[in-house]
Amino acid sequence: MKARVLSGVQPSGQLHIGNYLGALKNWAEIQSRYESIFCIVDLHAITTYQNPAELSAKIKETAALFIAAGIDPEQSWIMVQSTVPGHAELAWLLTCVTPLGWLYRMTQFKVKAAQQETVGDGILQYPVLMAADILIYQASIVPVGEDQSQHLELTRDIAQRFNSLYGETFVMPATHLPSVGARIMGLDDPTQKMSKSAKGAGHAIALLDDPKVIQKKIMRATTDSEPAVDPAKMGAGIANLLAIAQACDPSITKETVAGMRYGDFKKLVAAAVIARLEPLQRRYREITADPGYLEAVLKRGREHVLPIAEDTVQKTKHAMGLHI
Ligand code: ATP
Ligand code: LTN
Repeated sequence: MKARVLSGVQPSGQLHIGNYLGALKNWAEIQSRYESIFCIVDLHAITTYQNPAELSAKIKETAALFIAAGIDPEQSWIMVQSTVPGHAELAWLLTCVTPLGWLYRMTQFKVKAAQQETVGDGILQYPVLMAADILIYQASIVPVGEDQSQHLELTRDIAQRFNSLYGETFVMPATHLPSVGARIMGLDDPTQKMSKSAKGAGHAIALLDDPKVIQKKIMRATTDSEPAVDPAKMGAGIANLLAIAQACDPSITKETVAGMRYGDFKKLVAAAVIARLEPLQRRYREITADPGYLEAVLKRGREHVLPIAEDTVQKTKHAMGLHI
């Protein structure tokens, strides 16, 4: 039997090149070796307010982007988190074995809580629901960007604690980071992670941005004031652009860009990104031209994962004595 892979993306905001290089591209590369489940985590998205009509459109857009980025629905399962009730049910069972201190320590919680006037409980519970997403499928591999490493550690801690309290129930999942592109930074501020929820027109390259827009954003990206690329002392902005270019086109390396003037270097980066996204955007347009196709893919994914999820929930409840 193939080992199982599970990962997810929130259908909030516009998916960007960080999501692609940190997650989707890696998923597409490893999918044939595993039984892969890719989840649109809409229950995570609503931990911050989402406009209902926009959210429902974003769920479909995200599914289409998974496929456009190379997830093959004939090979992998694509599903929407809220359509499988076991995720929320298991999250509650796991909540009951999770010490509050573990949740308060999460970096993402601290950052998101600081951005809001009223901090919803969902922001705190977020990583427990994520643990449920993973443990419900007994996934052994979770391909994510570096920002999720801490949540993965917490998932293992929760699984371990549950297993030691109630007996072996969950498989221990391993984190799988991409070799390049695990942490793409904002173009406007290379000290901040590129993020869907960050505001600012020049912050992120959206996967569906027009080539002209991509070019403009990269040409305006924040760099230091050196005249040319020096591989021995690259500032954060230049290092970030190089990571983006390398992940899009592996023939671009420190050596090939050494000595290039920043303007020329940025043109090279823009060309690599545009060339990488062009087939993805074309495929996205084809997929969205046929809404019936997407619905069928999501239905098939749900039907495949539902019994697996149900089985784990039953096993977990049984282990805790929740049966008569
Ligand atoms: P938000 O800002 O709304 O929290 P996000 O941009 O962080 O969203 P998610 O849906 O939370 O996006 O993340 C989906 C996947 O993309 C995760 O595997 C995450 O690690 C990865 N990812 C997100 N941002 C980056 C980034 N800047 N670089 C590399 N990977 C990233
Ligand atoms: N928290 C993740 C999204 C996510 C996820 C998951 C990733 C929710 N459930 C399960 C991997 C496995 C994020 O990227 N912000």
